[in-house]
Amino acid sequence: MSRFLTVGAAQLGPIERRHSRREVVERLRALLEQGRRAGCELVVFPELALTTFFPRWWMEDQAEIDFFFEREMPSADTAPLFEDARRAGIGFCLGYAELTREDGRTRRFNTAILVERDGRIVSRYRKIHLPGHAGHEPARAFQHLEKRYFEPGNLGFPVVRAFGGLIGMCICNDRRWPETYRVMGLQGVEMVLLGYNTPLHNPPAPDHDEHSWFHNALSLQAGAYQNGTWVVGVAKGGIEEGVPSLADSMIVAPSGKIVARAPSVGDELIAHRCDLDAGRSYKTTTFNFALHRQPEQYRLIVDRKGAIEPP
Ligand code: CDT
Repeated sequence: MSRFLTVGAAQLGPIERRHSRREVVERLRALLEQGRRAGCELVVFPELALTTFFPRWWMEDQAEIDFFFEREMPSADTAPLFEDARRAGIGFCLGYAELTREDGRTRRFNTAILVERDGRIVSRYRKIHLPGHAGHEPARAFQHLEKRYFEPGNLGFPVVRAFGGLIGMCICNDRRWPETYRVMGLQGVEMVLLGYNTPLHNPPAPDHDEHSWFHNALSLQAGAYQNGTWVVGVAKGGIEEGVPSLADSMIVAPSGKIVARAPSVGDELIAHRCDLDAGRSYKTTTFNFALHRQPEQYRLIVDRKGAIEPP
């Protein structure tokens, strides 16, 4: 018996700093409603979907920084989204900045949660690959201060049984790293959900700019194929606070083929009915890990962090 999951990638256009949480949540609710009409059982929102991408700014006042963080989830502002979703029997994946107390101290993570159709939070992922820099670099047209505002995630890459399948999450820059997908692949993942905010200009490497679309698709398609999994990539795109950002949200099949792709750079939902068994033929032949992997030969991957060239 085949297992199908209709998933929606709920792309967002820009969120400006002046936009309130309430206004943003109204946009998320409108996209959820589009998902309901499209028959979605799961709707995926982008990274940091409740605010503008604040790591572009250097800030020193902790209260100003913490304005962008959520202390509870659901909160008063996000509760209507949870309520709509529960009533419609739709689950969702939501990225936001998480402020929490753990180990006796305040901690801040770039987080995504997976909410089941009954409203329960069934998985949490905290972004592991934090790009950018921690120090003030005012010469840049805009900064990328994720290393200043967040700690690296401490939950690994969990894969959970939900929505009738095996679901994992990662966030934005994680998608460029093969380790991300393989750690989930080794848990049998069938669908990876990921949101992103990707500026179309990378100040330290402007020669990459023209390849932004290609590098996005390349990473998602390779991750999908090499692990026999669906990958749902969802952007916050368009020109946000003057910074042009990649849109091009897409749903990629375990074959590596793109089966749905957002044509706009604004709020838009694309959907696909995904056969969760479509990865099986990859997982049992070319990428039968138990048969073909040689982990003893891969020790450097965990023993060494940076490249060291041979003498
Ligand atoms: N949000 C995020 O992780 N963005 C990064 C930008 C990298 S350039 C510093 C990305 O990989 O898309």
